[in-house]
Amino acid sequence: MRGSRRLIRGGAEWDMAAAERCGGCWRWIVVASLLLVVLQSAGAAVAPALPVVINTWAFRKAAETAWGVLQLGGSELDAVERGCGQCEIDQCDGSVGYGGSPDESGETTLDAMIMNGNTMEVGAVADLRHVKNAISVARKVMEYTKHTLLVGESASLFAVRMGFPYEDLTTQKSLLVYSEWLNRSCQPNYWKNVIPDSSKSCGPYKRPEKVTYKEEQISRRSFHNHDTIGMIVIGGSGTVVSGTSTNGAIHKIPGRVGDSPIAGAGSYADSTAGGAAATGDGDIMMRFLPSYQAVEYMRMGTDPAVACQKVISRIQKYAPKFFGAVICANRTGSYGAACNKIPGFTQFRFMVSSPLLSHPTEQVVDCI
Ligand code: SD4
Repeated sequence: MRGSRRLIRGGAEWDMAAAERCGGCWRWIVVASLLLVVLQSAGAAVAPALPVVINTWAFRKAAETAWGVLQLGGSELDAVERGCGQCEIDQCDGSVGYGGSPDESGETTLDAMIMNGNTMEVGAVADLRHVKNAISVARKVMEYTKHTLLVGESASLFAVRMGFPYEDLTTQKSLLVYSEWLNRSCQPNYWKNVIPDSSKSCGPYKRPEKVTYKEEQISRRSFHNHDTIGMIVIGGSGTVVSGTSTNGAIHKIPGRVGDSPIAGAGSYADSTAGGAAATGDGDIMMRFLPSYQAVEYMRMGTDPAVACQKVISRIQKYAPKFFGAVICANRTGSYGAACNKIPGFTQFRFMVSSPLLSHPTEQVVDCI
């Protein structure tokens, strides 16, 4: 192994030659690495170091892009915009950017936000149509308007004014996904208590004459059909910026907006406390403002991994089968993540870039 490097799960990479020169040191290195792995899979936060970039899922290119921006002296805002923007270009998992998650009429629409934790300014777009660069448009909302959130075709017109191209977001793949869904009698969909029976046939749906509203346990969507990018960047001087970008829930009802563009739900940043970002079933998660709540826990001194776990547990009480995960980082650079354990989703992967790691590294947390 002389002169080689060995990667240990959890991101610790060691120069084995240096370890050999140090005599018995390698034993301690191995013990420390194993401890790091154990702590991380138990969801514990690891030692702080700045700057740090954390993003949801194993979106490595997005992490590398954001980290690269910081390394070249770019701002935290630039890092979040370019990092999430990378996923929009790459159409990460088909869940970010154009050509994914067609809605009930076959159209792809985008939600995104960016938040500056120094000024508490937010720019966001929701139900953005015909414009690919959702997080960049969100940043323009923050920088060129006094508003926080623009939606729908009006957000598209704003984007065009800001110089973004107006183009079709549909692809051959999204058309195929859409036609297969039509062939499955529009299953699954997001309607309830309507006629015709939405669990058996396509719409158009309407309210029944006789009201048969059933109270439902909010656990209907336990399948994993989407992976938003959420990113937290904390610069060397402690500036916290967060952002998200997604094409939302597949087969959504047109006009549906998820949690991702909502400050405090999709992400939240406060340079006096930390940052958090969420991914998963936004229709449920946005009701609990998990990103805001996690940042507030961290403000009170709660360890970031525990802060993430606490917000997941809070949602679990009402929606035990919800699909979702949260990443958290406090202002000193400690970080952690948590997810809700459901069949088929027992671990959550996220990316971390920090001076303690030689390159952006995938990390894993066991769901609770
Ligand atoms: C939404 N939260 O629109 C987003 C989707 C997502 O992982 O995060 N997927 O509900």
